[in-house]
Amino acid sequence: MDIQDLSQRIIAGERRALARAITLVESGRADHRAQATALLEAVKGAGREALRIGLSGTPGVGKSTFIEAFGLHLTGQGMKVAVLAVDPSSARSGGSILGDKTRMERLSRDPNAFIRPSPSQSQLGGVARRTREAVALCEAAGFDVVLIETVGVGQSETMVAEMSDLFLLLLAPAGGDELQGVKRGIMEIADLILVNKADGELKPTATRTCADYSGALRLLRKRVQDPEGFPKALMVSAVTHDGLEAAWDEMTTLAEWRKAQGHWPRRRAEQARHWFEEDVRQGLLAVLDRADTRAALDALGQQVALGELTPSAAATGMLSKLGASD
Ligand SMILES: Nc1nc2c(ncn2[C@@H]2O[C@H](COP(=O)(O)OP(=O)(O)O)[C@@H](O)[C@H]2O)c(=O)[nH]1
Ligand SMILES: [Mg+2]
Repeated sequence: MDIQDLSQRIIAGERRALARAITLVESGRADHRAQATALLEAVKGAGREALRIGLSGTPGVGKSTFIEAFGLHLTGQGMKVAVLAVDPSSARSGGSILGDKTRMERLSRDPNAFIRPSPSQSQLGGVARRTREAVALCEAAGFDVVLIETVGVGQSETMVAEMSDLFLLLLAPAGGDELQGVKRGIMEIADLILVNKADGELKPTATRTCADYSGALRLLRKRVQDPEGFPKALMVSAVTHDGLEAAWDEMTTLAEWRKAQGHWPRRRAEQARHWFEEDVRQGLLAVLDRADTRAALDALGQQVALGELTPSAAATGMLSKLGASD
């Protein structure tokens, strides 16, 4: 594969080149990995930056419908929008992608949009790297906005927030009891809470839900990197499109404020360091799975089981074998 050629075609905005490059970064093969690393280095020179928006919400809350409406709203204003999905469970619930395709039909046909479903990979560490690299490729390809969608499974929200400039939480109108169900952690990482389905019969419930969450957000400590009034809760309807323009206004206000205050580059630098360390951690974990490491672990493990070695003595021995003892 000609990496220089591929990188030039990505920078020229060729969708097929972008799709191919994402397939390359998704591959687990060692030779592909080396090519992917070279490719990411090559496209970095383009120096392009997109607004990265993370979006989370439980299944059924309307993420796909929202992305279709919101994405079209942005492409309608002349922007190029990429959508990446992170679903660590997609290996099991493979059917959801089909549903998403039909819900994002118009957006997937829009020449200014690029939609990439989640790969069937179950390891969150692998998904994180793949998504992060796909984001970088989309930025190099000249997309103005990259939406990273995730279902709220396990640590996937925190992971997506760590690669986003803005993080949105989509919620459905619900009674007061369900409000308690949203974990404090996710409230703390959300920049905007969007109460979706604020239309028809659900409007009054949505209004109450939105007020409840606004109240809950006010109780959180104000963040230094945010202007007055953030984080916020707003009502939207992915079906009627009410509130989409207002939501976009809030996003740009927040993004511009953070840029003007210098929080933006600082946050990106922190994220880059985080992912560097995370890659090292993942690399060390991969060493533990290697056949030779497994064999050594088994041999020492047996000695521990037989009482010939204490667990700590065996661990010390193992770590020195790995060159990781202090
Ligand atoms: N009334 C109403 N229904 C919606 C809205 N957004 C999504 N839905 C419906 O909610 C269901 C789940 O939507 P979907 O986008 O697949 O949710 P996802 O699982 O979060 O991707 C579908 O039947 C949608 O038609 C909305 O704004 N208003
Ligand atoms: Mg969906």
